[in-house]
Amino acid sequence: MPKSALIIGITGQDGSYLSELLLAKGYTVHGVVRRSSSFNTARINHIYADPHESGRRLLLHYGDLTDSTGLRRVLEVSVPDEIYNLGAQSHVKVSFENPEYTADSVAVGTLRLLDCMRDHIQHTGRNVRFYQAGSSEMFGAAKPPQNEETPFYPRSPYAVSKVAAHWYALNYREAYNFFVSNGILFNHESPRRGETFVTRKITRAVGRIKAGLQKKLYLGNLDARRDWGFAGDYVEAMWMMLQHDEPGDFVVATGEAYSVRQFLDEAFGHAGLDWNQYVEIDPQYFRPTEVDYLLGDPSKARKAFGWKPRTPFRELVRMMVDSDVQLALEEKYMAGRTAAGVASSR
Ligand code: NAP
Ligand code: G4F
Repeated sequence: MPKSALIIGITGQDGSYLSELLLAKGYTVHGVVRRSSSFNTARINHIYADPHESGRRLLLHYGDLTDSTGLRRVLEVSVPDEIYNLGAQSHVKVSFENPEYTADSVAVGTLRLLDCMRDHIQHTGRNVRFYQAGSSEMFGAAKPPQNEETPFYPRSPYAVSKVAAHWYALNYREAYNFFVSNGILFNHESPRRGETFVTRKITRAVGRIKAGLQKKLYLGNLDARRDWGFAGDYVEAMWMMLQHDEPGDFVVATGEAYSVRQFLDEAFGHAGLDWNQYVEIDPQYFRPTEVDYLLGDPSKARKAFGWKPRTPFRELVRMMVDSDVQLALEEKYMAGRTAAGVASSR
């Protein structure tokens, strides 16, 4: 029987890559989409099928991690074999500004979803597997390299909420013997990365500067080091975790770390630009408590189910720059057409 999966956070970066992966494997994919006054499905438009078409395998449902009644209903109609909880207010800096909402969606939201699953399993007797999107931010100030044995030391409301979600997930595994796995994923990026995360902010600026649409790029701490991988590789690890014999907690990382400064070198360099001429420091992007150095050790995932990253740092940066250079050219072309339209209508 083809499997069915439910993805919370399907409209995000990871949700879009995971949907592609699961559809390619023959799954029926159900996704939870938040109601918004404007379209928020740009990342999954290419796989979207009209509800009037028969035989479609991607089905979307309105829902929100802050609304357990709705989550319960989605679970009842989707009847999933696997649940992927990727939904989150996922921006660390924003979590200092909206800590309560971050805790509600990330920590309590995970608890709501786990508890809906508990009732669903107990009422139906079905086997359902659950993936929790944990984060290397949970390690925070812990000394690198970090692995599954490293104690958490969260440094933001987002990270504290992810730690709570991690422990809720683990508790449901132990208390009810459910198949619940925590992925502890280090930063992963792509051309679909949200525009306010540092990598995409940089590559987008490179494209726009090249196209003459932007003059400066304002950033915060350039010394922070991150273990950056490609999101397309990381969603495979999520799926592999749920196919594994045993549930568990697994670090997913490349095992290499670079500073924001090194990312700037690589990204601007690839476009033939010197970032020192464009980048200025704006303290508004500093965090009240920073995470200085994340470097993951993914040995456990490699040994358990053979996962390893396929995309090296330089290739990732170049992929993102190339995509954003193209997007900026399209933006410039569209701006030119709009200006010409305004002029001809006068
Ligand atoms: P993302 O692009 O920010 O996507 C987050 C998704 O969650 C979006 O679909 C968003 O919907 C949805 N969402 C936000 N608030 C929600 C709510 N209250 N109820 C239901 N859905 C909600 O994040 P991502 O990079 O794909 O990351 C996926 C997950 O992995 C997140 O939980 C993130 O915290 C975690 N994570 C990410 C990384 C990383 O480096 N990317 C590393 C470790 C862990 P809208 O589209 O409507 O905003
Ligand atoms: O790109 P970032 O905002 O990612 P951050 O804080 O590491 O969080 C991301 O990765 C986590 C996994 O470790 C996820 F759980 C989380 O959901 C998110 O996807 O910032 C990276 C670094 C930070 O040290 C930050 O201070 O870049 C530094 N930075 C410097 N200037 C900046 C900027 N970050 C942002 N967003 N914007 C800047 O202008």
